[in-house]
Amino acid sequence: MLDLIIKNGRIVTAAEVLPGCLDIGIKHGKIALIGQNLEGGPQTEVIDAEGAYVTPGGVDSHAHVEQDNSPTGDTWETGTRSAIAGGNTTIIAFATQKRQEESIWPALEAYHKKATGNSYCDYGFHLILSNPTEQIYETELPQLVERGISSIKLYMTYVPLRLGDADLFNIMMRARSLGIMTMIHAENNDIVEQVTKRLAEQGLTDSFYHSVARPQIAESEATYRAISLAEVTDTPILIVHMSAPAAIEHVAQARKRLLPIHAEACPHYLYLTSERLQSGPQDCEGAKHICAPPLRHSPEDLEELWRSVANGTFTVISSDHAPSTFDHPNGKMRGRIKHSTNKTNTHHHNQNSDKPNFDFRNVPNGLPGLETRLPLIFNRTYDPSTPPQKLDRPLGLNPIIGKKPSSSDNIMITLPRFVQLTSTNPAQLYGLGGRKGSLAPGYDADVVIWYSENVNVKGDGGREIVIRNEALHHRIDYTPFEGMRVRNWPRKVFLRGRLVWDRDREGVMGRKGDGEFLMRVRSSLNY
Ligand code: DUC
Ligand code: ZN
Ligand code: ZN
Repeated sequence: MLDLIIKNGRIVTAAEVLPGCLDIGIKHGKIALIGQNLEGGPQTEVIDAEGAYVTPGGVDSHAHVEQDNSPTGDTWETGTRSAIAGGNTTIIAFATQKRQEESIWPALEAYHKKATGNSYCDYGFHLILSNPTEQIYETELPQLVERGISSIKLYMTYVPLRLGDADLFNIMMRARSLGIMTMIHAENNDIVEQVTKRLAEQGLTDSFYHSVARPQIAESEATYRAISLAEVTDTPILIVHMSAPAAIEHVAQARKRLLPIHAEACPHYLYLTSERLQSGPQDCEGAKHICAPPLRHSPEDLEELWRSVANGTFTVISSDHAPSTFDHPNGKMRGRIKHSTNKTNTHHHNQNSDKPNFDFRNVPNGLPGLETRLPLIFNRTYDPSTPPQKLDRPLGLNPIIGKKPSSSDNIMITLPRFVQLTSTNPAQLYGLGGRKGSLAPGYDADVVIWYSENVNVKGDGGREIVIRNEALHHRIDYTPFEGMRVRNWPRKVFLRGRLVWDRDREGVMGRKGDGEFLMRVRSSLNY
């Protein structure tokens, strides 16, 4: 007998919106079958999803949770609580090897300990490797894979983490032989350091200068170098959090040549421009938007990224959730320092004595985004079986043909593309294929129900939703998306067949500790 039937939904897979309205039968936390008019028994719970799109649970493959370097960020409890409230049933977070550590095991033990018993959703880890010793190459990396961690992240910037080209080359060779997926943060460290130094010498340390110090060319050069290293070592890589159109063009060219180069987009780079980094004369609001790479300059840059989302250049969209609290008494923390009494800052060029000391070099990089990722991307989707009017324009009157659409044309993506980018591809890329990222028999019953915006069901169906930080479930005191309107929000979220989020009732219905560590295997996504 089935435990649960989700009836009458329009199921979206990475390939299509399945025709008709189908029922999903769930037993023991797995999808048992999909079909029409499924029959349950007396104990079967039935959920009516009429008029709703039903998608696989979101897989957010890039989230920083409770890392040592962000003490005012989210904990496992608060971060994963906000993840499920935003439709995610799996996240992949990071365990960081410190530079002075000769082994990877202290980091892995410490990060497992933080997560165990505290996660609302299923989870895995990527290992951040900062000191690749002989012992790690020879014995620890093979054991890492046996312990269910099949991906690593390498940094080309940030002094405590960055690796040179020789290390990148050698690690890629080893990753290739072990079937490890390699993620790369690509920015040219020397460019960033030298520009930063010159800005600071002139007292230019307000938030906006953070973006000046990290120009597109720094991202583009490092991306090209990472792709070259991947090509010469014949190793698949994913370039994380890409924000520069010039850099994504290198990925497009590489993929054209069938190199296994993957790219990751993030909602903040798709929606926000560097204008957000400006602070007022009395505040440090710009600090809320400091991340690396930085938000880019123009709406045209953003639409160029959306084009790459729509045309398949990007493989995944992740949040890069890496928050820290904005209003914090410690001057080493992010942003406006209301409680600070220290007003002497020799670098600061602003003479207004009410403005707290501020130096972008002291601000931890990164924005919150786990909970808002899926609604923000869903916002740009359409159902290819009922495309919007605008796509029906007769040939010749369509302003898109023959020229690049302007930013006001808002590029839209299909619902299957949405599912690919936010769930199926990250699951397959990071070795969770067959278990996560799809709605099919045998898969974990991780399901999101999106009631139609057009059908006025209970709650806020039929209305836009305004993003407000006070309604989010992280422990951060702001969202960079405050006030933005989205068409829809996950209404019900099931983790392995259990209702963990119900927007119409209690909200979060799951508990910390529901989430399990996921043993991941070799990537099954080759191109
Ligand atoms: N940049 C990073 O490299 N990591 C965390 C977030 C960010 O902005
Ligand atoms: Zn990064
Ligand atoms: Zn990151």
